[in-house]
Order: sequence, then structure tokens, then C-alpha cells
Amino acid sequence: MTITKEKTLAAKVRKDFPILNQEVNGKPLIYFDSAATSQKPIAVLNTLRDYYEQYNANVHRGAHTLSVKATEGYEGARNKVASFVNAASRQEIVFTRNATEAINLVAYSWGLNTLQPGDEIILSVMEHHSNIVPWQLIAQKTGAVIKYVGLSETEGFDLEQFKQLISDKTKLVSVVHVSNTLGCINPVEEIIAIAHRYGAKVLIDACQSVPHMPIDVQAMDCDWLVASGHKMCAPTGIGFLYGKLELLESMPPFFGGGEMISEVYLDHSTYNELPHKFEAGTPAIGEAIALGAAVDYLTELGMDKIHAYEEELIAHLFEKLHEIPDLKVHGPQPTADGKGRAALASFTVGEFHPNDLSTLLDHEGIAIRSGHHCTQPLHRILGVPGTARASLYFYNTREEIDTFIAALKETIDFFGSIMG
Ligand code: C6P
Repeated sequence: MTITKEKTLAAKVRKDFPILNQEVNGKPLIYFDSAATSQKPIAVLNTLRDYYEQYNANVHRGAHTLSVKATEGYEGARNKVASFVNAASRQEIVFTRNATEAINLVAYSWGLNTLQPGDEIILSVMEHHSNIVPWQLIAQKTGAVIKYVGLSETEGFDLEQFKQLISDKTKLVSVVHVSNTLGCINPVEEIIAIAHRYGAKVLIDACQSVPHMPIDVQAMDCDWLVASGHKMCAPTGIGFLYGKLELLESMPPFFGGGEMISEVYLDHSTYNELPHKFEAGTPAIGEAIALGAAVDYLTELGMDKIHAYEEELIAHLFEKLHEIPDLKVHGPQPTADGKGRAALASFTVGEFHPNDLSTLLDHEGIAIRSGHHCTQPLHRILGVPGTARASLYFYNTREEIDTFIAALKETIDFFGSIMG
């Protein structure tokens, strides 16, 4: 692990994120909450501003110059996302508001129309609420049954249990690639290969992986994959669904309205071709174009380099966290060189409440998240009401980790002293 390499990437990108160059509560901001939402580089901010300043117009509707330019920008962004995840066709990328909407699209379009009483859906206990609640709603309507894969001994995905649970009754497996709480990188290729042997479809929640590592949907062979733009340097309000072309073709529309139709009669309608069939109404045009700029930015840096750099950060973070007595980080441990785990750590310290830890750290200018991180079932299984979570991105540095650890130690000492 070399400090030079790490400084090079941080030094290269830091100037691109003006928001990081500020004081919060009188201390230099340390932003360790990128799993909730990432910061946005100037290139993305400028792209959004340029759209509204120079060519704001609706897409696919007008023959005038601004509308043509907006349409080119919007559809160009789709091309960029398609090649970013190596989709076989640009028609396989549907823009949504976020990953949550993308999962609901699959649940209501495919799930509601496909699942029969007794069919089984396999999820894992570490899923974000966005990948649990839509399936509960669909199971209630269809009579399908949800089964959950539990945690392995190292608090990762229990692959052996998954192999026991899957059967010919399984019609869908919907699992997270990287857990937003445990930080584990799940063996999705293996999960997908097993599920396909049983004829089940697989949805991958890639919210916490697409921003941090190279993703190849064709190599992975997933049927659907979802992600949110705001976690990958793009604005809020834009995300995407990848789906295999034939599968998307076979799915009925989710929302009805403008854009998604071919012909509308008083008694029936025909639908637009993919991906427009699933994009009813005026979309988040500027946000989609800005997502394209975010993809350009990440591609320029290199997803493999981002991932390797984050491995260095996580190795350092874990080394330092282990110095603190009574601190437990949930999820599998990384190797000494930071492999096998995403750059986030959800932890508890003795009996201290995670919200108290994050509030006191905020006084030191350090932004971490505390609570259940929208994984309540998982926290129940872990036996804790909440955790404190530090989540890093490629703009963070080792020095920030050191400052965070020093502040955390002081916070713990402070609480220790007042609790006697
Ligand atoms: N997790 C976090 O702080 P949306 O809200 O649709 O952009 O993303 C939902 C979502 C789905 N799956 C995973 C694995 C996620 O991490 C998230 C968002 C944030 O961990 C906000 S709760």
C-alpha cells in the first residue's frame, strides 16, 4: 500500500468537488456519507446548469432546435449509461427517478403479471427496504411467497443456505450486490448462475456497486440491474433500470401517459418501443444529461482505479477502527490490502447510541450516518437498533480517516467520562 498512489488520486479529484472545501461547525468538512448520496463534481454541475441556461426544452416532442438538442443530450446520456454497464443495447436502459422506482417498475410490471400463488421469491435479510417492500406488496397481491437468505458466520451472504432455499418454485431472486450496511460484496455471478439453472429471473440491486467498481451486466448475466444516479456523482431524481431486451419487451408498461404510447384511441392504446414504453411523462431531462456527464467523469478516472483506491482506504480505515476497544464493525472483514469489502463500515461501540456518536462527530465537521440505514430487518438480526456508518468515496483521503478516528476516540472518551 503506497501513500503516493492514494494521494495522487485524491489530489487529482479534490479540486473538482468545491463542496468538500468548506468548514462545518468551524472544522474542515470530512464527508463520510457517500453511501447515502455522493458529492457532485463541477463537470456535472456545469452540465446541469448549461442545460437549463442554454437548451432547456422538452424531449422527443418538438422539431425546434432546442428540443432536438435536449433530445440528443438525453438519448446521448442513455448511450453513456449503456456502455458504462456494458449493456448489449441502449434500449435496455430505462431512466427512472432512482433505484427504488426501478425495482417497483419490475415488481409491478413483471411480478404482478407473472407470479402465481405458491411461486417463490428469494431475497436476502440484508436487503434495503426498497428491495423488500415492493416484493411484499406484490406477494400480497399474487399469493407468491417470500423466502430470505440469512447471514453467513462472517455476516455476509449465506450462499449455502441460498442453495438450500432455491427450487423449481423459485421464480425470482432479487439481491443486493454490495450491502449498504454490511459492506459485503455478494457473489452475484454465482447466485445468478444457480438461479438460472432453476429457471428463476434475477434482479441485482447495484446501488452501492455501480458507483464504486466496474460493472458488466453481460458478464454478470443478470436479468435486471438497478442503480441511482445520486450515489454516482449525478444529481438526485435520476436512476436507471437495466433489463435484458427480450424480457423488457415481454413486460407490460408500468405507468401510462405521454411518451410511452404509439397510438391512443378512446378505447385502447398501443405502446412505444423500448425503452420509451417505460418512460411515461416528461422525464428528468437535465438530470439524465448530468448523469451522462457523471458517467464520463467516472470513466475518465477509471472504475478499476477508483475501486483499487477505495481498497486502500478501506484497509486503512479497518486498521484504525480495530485500535478502538469495544468497537464492532458489522459484516465480513476485508483482507489486509482491503479486498473483499466495500469502502464503508457500520459499527457500534459498547452501549453508546450511534446517533450520539454521529451528533458529536458532526460538531467536529465529520458527516457520518447513524440509524438503521433502511435495513431494519438486518439490524434486528444483528441485535442492534442502529449503527453508525462511515462510507467513503474516491475523493476521501487517509488523512481524513486519521482525523475521523482521532475524533471518534475523543467522542468515546467523552461519553465514557460522563457515563462514569
Ligand atoms: N441507500 C443509504 O444511506 P434510492 O433511495 O432509490 O436512491 O436508493 C435506495 C437504495 C437501494 N438499495 C441500496 C443497496 C441502497 O443503499 C439504497 C439507498 C441509502 O444507504 C439511502 S437509505
